[in-house]
Amino acid sequence: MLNYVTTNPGKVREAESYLRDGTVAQLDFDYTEIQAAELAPIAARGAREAYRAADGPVLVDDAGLFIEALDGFPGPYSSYVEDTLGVERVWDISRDLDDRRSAFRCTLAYCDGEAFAASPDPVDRGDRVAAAATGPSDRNAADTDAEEEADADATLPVKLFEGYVPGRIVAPRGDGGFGYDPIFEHGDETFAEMDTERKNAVSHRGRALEKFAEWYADR
Ligand code: ITT
Repeated sequence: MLNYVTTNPGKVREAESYLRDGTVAQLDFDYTEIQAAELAPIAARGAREAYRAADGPVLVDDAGLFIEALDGFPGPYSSYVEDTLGVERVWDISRDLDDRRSAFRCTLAYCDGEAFAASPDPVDRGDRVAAAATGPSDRNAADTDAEEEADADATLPVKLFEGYVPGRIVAPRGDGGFGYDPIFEHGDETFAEMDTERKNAVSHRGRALEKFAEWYADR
């Protein structure tokens, strides 16, 4: 059984629907989200912290909405922006943009404490991600115990799987999905107008899960 690490039941629903029944179980663990311009270092560090907490294999799911004309805002800060501004106000900010192209990205970070065999897959880049996640060596002492521990095992191997889906920001439509789904249109529908299976077939998370499932089958 694999721990799918998230506080978000919407993500778990999609992962359970995509992967075989019983492959994953939610681990409701709020890992430390470091500030970073990309999702990968956040997810990699979260996976190391969660692995220690779970004492077993973990898959961390970090995702975000990137609006092109806003230089990728809210990106890695999507969760904070949803909690503070809310999805309706992200639409308000976007409605007058000439270009409302945007994308969802999802990074899955897997850690089971073991090393991975060499692979041509460019997403296996533990060292670079570890360096980015650990930050400059002369920074202040770690603020929390969790940070200290995360620094201590920054070499713990993590395998990353990334998914991306293009779309555009629109006025809210639909009552399915979660988060920014009502304002994200792909094709003719918003993600909130699709059921879980349809969203998974095209979404950032579905694409990342597809890569993960293929790799995990051999593990
Ligand atoms: P965890 O960190 O505990 O997994 P979270 O919801 O905070 O839960 P993220 O930081 O990855 O997860 O999510 C960033 C934001 O993007 C958050 O507001 C989500 O609701 C939203 N989000 C993530 N995936 C999404 C999706 O598939 N559709 C719509 N919104 C999504």
